[in-house]
Amino acid sequence: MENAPKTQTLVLFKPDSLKNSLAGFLMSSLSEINTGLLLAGIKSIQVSRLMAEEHYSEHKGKGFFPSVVEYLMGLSHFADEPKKQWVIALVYEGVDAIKKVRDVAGPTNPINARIQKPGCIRSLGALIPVTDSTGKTIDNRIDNLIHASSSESDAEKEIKLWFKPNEIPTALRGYPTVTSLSSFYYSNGNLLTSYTDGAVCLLAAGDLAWKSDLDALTAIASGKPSPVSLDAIAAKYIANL
Ligand code: FUP
Repeated sequence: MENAPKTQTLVLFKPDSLKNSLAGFLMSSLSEINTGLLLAGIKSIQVSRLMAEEHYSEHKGKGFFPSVVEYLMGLSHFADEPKKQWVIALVYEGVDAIKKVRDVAGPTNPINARIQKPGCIRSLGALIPVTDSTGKTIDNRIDNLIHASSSESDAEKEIKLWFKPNEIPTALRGYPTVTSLSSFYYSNGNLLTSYTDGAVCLLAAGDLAWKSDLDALTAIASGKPSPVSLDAIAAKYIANL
């Protein structure tokens, strides 16, 4: 087991878990003594619409999408409390990390979770009806307290969406990094290579970046196709501004 390959996974403590003072319970449930997993990174983050839409991009177009975006942004649980509109993002590492965290979380839908795995984290969740402008229920939003990556490729995409490399201790970084030799700025959804009024610096020359992010920024800056969108890279750099 010592030499078994270690994987990483992204976890989010979503606003309903924070509203119910469950962050400590979630941390304990995922602690090394319970799961054998190492905590590789942790941060609090105010979730922008850009970040929420990127995180749930695979659900774009579904009836629950706008509602789940507002949920992750903290707007559903803390509508009038901007100071509480944030989530806790974590990275866990270990053998079978993805499966272990999803086991502790339980089934996506809290109703199924209560039947199939009573006592799991998501069994404490709720189903919230999503209505259209006439008040008719068109879908359900699932408030299930915790996000946990579902595959190795999703985990890589999600860890790189939520974390800059230097927010994870050096020995725990799971993906290649590189020092940027150029500077990149973000302004109104566009990438710039020199500063203009109001632009936000994504990376300055000398900054550490995920190699895949730097490759993508370099491609986008020279008009070439990139497998990663600019928004997916920018979101973590324009958070908590
Ligand atoms: P999971 O991988 O377990 O997080 O599940 P999914 O990728 O299927 O769903 C991601 C999130 O979308 C869920 F956490 C909640 C939300 N969702 C809804 O709000 N309503 C639905 O009908 C399905 C998913």
